[in-house]
Amino acid sequence: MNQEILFAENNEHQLIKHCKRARFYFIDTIVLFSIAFYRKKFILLFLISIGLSACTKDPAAPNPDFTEEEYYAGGATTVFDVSSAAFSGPATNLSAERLLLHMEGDAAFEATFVTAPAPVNSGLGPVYNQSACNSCHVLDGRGAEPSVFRLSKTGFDTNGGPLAIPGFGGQLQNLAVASVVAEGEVIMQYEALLKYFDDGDQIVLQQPIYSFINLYQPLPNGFHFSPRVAPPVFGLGLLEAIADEDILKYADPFDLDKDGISGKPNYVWNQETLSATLGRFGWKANQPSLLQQTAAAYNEDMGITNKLFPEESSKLQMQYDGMQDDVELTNELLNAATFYVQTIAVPAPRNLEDPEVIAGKKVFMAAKCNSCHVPRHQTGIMTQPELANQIIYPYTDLLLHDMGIELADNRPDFQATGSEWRTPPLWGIGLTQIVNGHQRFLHDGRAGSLMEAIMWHGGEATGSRDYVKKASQKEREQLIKFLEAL
Ligand code: HEC
Ligand code: HEC
Ligand SMILES: [Ca+2]
Ligand SMILES: [Ca+2]
Ligand SMILES: [Ca+2]
Repeated sequence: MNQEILFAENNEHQLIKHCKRARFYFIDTIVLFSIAFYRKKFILLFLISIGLSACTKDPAAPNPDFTEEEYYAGGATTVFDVSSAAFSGPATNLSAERLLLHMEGDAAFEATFVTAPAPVNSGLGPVYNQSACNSCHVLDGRGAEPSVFRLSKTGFDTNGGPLAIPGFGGQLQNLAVASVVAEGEVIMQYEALLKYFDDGDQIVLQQPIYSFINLYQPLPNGFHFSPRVAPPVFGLGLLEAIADEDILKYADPFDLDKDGISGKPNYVWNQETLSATLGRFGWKANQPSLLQQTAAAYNEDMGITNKLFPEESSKLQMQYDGMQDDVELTNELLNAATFYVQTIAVPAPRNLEDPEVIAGKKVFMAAKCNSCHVPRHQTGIMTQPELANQIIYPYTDLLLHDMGIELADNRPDFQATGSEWRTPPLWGIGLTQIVNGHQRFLHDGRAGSLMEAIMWHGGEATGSRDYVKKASQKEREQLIKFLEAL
């Protein structure tokens, strides 16, 4: 109350709005608290205190360097949380009823599947990588090293996708249920690569080297593989709600404007429409929707058949039991898990008043990082009402870019070539250490810090990387401070 008067006197209109929204949020957490006390007691108590401090610790003046919008990276879903639960908050604009749906999805995401027959969560395997979604997406965040290795041989399948390898399919499953043999394992080593900034400072990059071991049968000569880290799963419903046209307006596949950046859409097979549609999810934008991404994860990562992917990944292999049984996953669970990954809140950026962060934003823009990590989008598509018409700050264009030979996996994925990757969102990236206890970045986790991630950029991003190489140590630190604030 006092604050509101104070702000009103100072005529800081913007700030009052900011404070009011924080107070709405505070009220939301009370609702949450009463519903979910038994599950998330600790987290919710914490959120309430954050909700309060988001209001009381507002910047002292409107911030000329960041708009009010930018304080709410996930629009009305934004959560003010800097704890290890920062990636796990439900969208703050869910009604009490919809929040219950989200909680059901949360339970599905954490459910551990077991070998059939079993009364619940049955059907694991016969081959699989993990038995629960959150074993890879720990605390809804990212893995430190690859948890999935995609496989293929040269060529395309009838849907334009990667060509499966007989005996292995499209992914290596390193585990199997009792009395079934797993497909094999991968071990990883790093080779140090010394690089220099223009001022002579050094940075050591780690080049991963993979070996396939314990294969149940040999992989064919010249097979392709792609190591993939589990990405964070918050805010994805908002990315899904951006209209195709709004993504395509950044596409410039032939670089007609000659700025060296040629964002390219991936068109991938859509199991629902039975046609190729715009890809958005996965490191190469090889999945068109969160429903299909979720259904594919159940099928490939866990061996759980479902309505979109009714055949075991091991069909035609010796691991397959040959039974033509019903799908293992109920549509309720598939929909619940999908709703969950659609409606996880985006954590708000932090320290936007810090002069170093403000200076870092300028370095980010001057280095043209924003030509791929496009800061702002507006959602349109009505997937879920909470996600429509939100202004968001994900820092991605969701398009493919050639990132150069050093990052290449040399494995095409629909329209993505072996050196193309989808620009990953940068929102929340500064909370990785707090949530997941590590700072490993890029598709295979090879970067041991944000600066290493930048220094791996090549291809279309060479100009941006070289800008950072030429920058002073101070400017480099400011850039990192900015990324850490996101
Ligand atoms: C074995 C580890 C593993 C398991 C288990 C797993 N995931 Fe993933 N998940 C990944 C990896 C790796 C990727 C990146 C895939 C790619 O690039 O193709 C991913 C990607 C995703 C994405 C897209 C993220 C983005 O930013 O594009 C979503 C959503 C997702 N998983 C949800 C789920 C759900 C839901 C489950 C459970 C049904 C699940 N995952 C189980 C490893 C896993
Ligand atoms: C040409 C497009 C492009 C430009 C320009 C670009 N990036 Fe990226 N960025 C990407 C892509 C694509 C990846 C993922 C590459 C991979 O995983 O192999 C990425 C990954 C990252 C990551 C790691 C993200 C994660 O989730 O692991 C960070 C951090 C990052 N970029 C920051 C920057 C900064 C800072 C700049 C400017 C100096 C910049 N990028 C310029 C396309 C770009
Ligand atoms: Ca199964
Ligand atoms: Ca397989
Ligand atoms: Ca261009």
